[in-house]
Amino acid sequence: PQTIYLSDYTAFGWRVEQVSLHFTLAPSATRVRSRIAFAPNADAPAQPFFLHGEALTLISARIDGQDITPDVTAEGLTCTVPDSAFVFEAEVEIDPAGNTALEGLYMSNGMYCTQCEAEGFRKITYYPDRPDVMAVFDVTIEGDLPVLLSNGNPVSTAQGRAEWHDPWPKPAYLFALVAGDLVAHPGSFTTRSGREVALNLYVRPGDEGKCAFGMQALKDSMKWDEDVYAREYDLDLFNIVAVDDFNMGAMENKGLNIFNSSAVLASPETSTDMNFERIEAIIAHEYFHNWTGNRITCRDWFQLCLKEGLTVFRDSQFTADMRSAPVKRISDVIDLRARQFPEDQGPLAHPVRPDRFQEINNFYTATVYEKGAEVIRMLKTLVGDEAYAQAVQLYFDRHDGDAATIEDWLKVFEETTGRDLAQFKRWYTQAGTPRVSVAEDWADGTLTLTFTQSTAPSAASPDPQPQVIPIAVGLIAPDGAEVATTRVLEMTEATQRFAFDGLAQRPVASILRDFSAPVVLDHPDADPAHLLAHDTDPFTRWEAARTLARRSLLAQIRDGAAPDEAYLDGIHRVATDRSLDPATRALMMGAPGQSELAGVLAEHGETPDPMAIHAALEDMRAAMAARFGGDAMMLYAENTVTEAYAPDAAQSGQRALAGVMLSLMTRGDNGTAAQAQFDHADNMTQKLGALAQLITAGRGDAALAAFEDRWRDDRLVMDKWFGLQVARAQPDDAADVAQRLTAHPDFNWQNPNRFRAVFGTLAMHHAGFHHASGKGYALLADWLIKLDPLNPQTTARMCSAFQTWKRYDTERQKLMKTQIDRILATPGLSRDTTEMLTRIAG
Ligand code: HT7
Ligand code: ZN
Repeated sequence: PQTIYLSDYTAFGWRVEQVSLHFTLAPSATRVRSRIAFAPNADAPAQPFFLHGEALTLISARIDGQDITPDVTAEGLTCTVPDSAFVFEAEVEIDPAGNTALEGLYMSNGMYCTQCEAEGFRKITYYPDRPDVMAVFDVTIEGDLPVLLSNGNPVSTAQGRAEWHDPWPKPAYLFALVAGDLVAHPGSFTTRSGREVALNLYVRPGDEGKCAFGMQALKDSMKWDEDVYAREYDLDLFNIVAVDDFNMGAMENKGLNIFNSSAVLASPETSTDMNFERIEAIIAHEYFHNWTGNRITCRDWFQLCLKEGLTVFRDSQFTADMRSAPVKRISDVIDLRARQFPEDQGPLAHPVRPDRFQEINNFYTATVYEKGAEVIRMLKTLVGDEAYAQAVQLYFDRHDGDAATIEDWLKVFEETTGRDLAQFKRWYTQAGTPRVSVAEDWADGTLTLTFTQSTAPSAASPDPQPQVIPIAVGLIAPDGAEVATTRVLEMTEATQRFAFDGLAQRPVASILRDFSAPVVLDHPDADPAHLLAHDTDPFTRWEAARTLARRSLLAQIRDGAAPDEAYLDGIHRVATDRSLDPATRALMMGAPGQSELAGVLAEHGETPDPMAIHAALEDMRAAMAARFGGDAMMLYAENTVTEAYAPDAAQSGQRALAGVMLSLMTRGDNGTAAQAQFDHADNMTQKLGALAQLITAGRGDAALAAFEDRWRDDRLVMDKWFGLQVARAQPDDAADVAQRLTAHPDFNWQNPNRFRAVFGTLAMHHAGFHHASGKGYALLADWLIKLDPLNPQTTARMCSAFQTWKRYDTERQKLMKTQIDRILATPGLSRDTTEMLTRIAG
């Protein structure tokens, strides 16, 4: 496959002044007529006239009304064009019903819908399908369906025909069309300048009862973007559509967001607290793209982090404001370590702004999204809140209507602050997670911290250079008082010293407060027990608990040690400390995951044994249950919500803590309390939590059957039923459970949500996936081989399960490599999957 390089960027030779599209819908033979007005682009080098087009049957083409016969290949068409402005017209036929890749125009449960990012528009018609070509679109849809939607504002709607006009120039990846038998959950929003915006959430009949939360989240997002970023909505209508078959979470098409139904539909009976929070965040994310992505888009796909990193950062600020800032920060760090660190430290490592790719769909990664957001957070920390706000407003003013670059983004910060951001830019261009070691020196009332940074070389960045690292530090005295409030140290050298003087006693250093940089901190002189008891920064206090847990678990794994009593005492104190909110206490009680522990061992040059890791965590939980004794039941009762269910931060925090207590109680009561909770819960959070405990206690069969009976017609709830059985299986059984579930009549493997519920969960079941027999690897490979010809995008994403293969013992490495090679040897394997596995194989 061909590699595309950032350094090869050239502008398209023509501007598109206007596009008219006419769709005549039919499941297997949709006709698309296009009329595109082109004018020469004086800023571009001379080039042949080439339009992207894939899987299209060309019926006819014309230039300025004259029939032409272009050169057509599998990638697009080329033809001779006039030197001045001209109109290109074409008619093509496409097959939405046969489109299983869910890219372009496809069908889901009888409904037509589109997914054009990144390069799906070329499967709809011939077009310069690149983000720097922005145009005004007019769309006519003819089809025998009650709801016919596209971007922008409606021009006319009649039975079987609708016309749409989108006044805002946009790249083709933001085009959308939806047609189906849908019902609208309506709403409205008045912008701060008085524009009345009609809002609709379109769903399949039967899902009307799951719309209210999403609608409120949309209104909250619209208001927040006005209040915090001074961004207003710019059309008379904002539509969201829920679709069951979707490759990712949601898509920010202009004025017509399309959502995976799992990312928008919610009700207390069918959705967990985590579902509600995720839905609120995704609705906000897609809405915020209206400015960071749509009004200002990306010049090319290498700049993906320009819109995604910034929009993730904005949605994290929103969630922090709507809920709890510390809880959001800690949750984000847990997620970053689980998904981005392994990527950055393995064969898939790439910079936040990659400089090459074969298949752009493979670069919608945790590095581009989540590390991209961390980079913006650091920039804000370094320049301060006020300068950040000024720079961002300058970015909006200067680049509205542009297809911009990371250079444009950094320039507004340089101009606003007078700073030189050349070194900071390495965060965008260098792969890898910096490791920051800190050594302490205490003399004459001065604490000197010596920091050393290093980043492991990778294929993407063979010679990494020192980065600018903001390190937030505070100092805690031996009596627990904070003697130095947070100070942000700006590290720029490979090794650098910072002194804190005038101290009466040697303090305990609290380093990397609020996780001020996405690095791995190595601080051998740390005193986590003291920080767990006294730190004022919620993140470093949580991190102290995590450090103690990690130390105990590593000692258990390496030396067969017993779980650390000091850790158990500390965590018991925190859990019973009513001055802390329940959500924070629940987070504090979480131990590092099995995969994270495997990563830590691998970093130290040790070979992780998945079964030993699993056993250590089991021992830790048993010891914790013993340490809590009757306090678990007391805390469970104390945190049982008696008011009507609400998915807010306060109630979900209580349910989270009660859930942790239930898991401890289950070890002592064999599932009695869990059964009672399962029988009486009126919400999915508690039902599912109880069901999980019952499975663990080995008495889940009846509850699983009752659950299936109750929810067999609800697709999203059944995804949970499928996933939970794999997640809670014993290591020896996980692959067998997954395999058994594939024989269930409701295992529709072509639906990405269902496929992920079984196989995404298996890949995350560390001890089950890495079972010594290799059956987890083989089963996943079988199904990836089966899915690839139908849906390369979802297949390729799931190949990342193999990205850590080199961490493990030679036998497991051999087993995994065999499966990687077997998939790679599959005739006709997609470009997506080939690229992923070739990179993983190294
Ligand atoms: N910008 C979108 C990314 C995306 C996508 C979404 C759904 C299906 C396929 C997709 N390919 C790329 C989603 C977002 O980041 O908001
Ligand atoms: Zn996004």
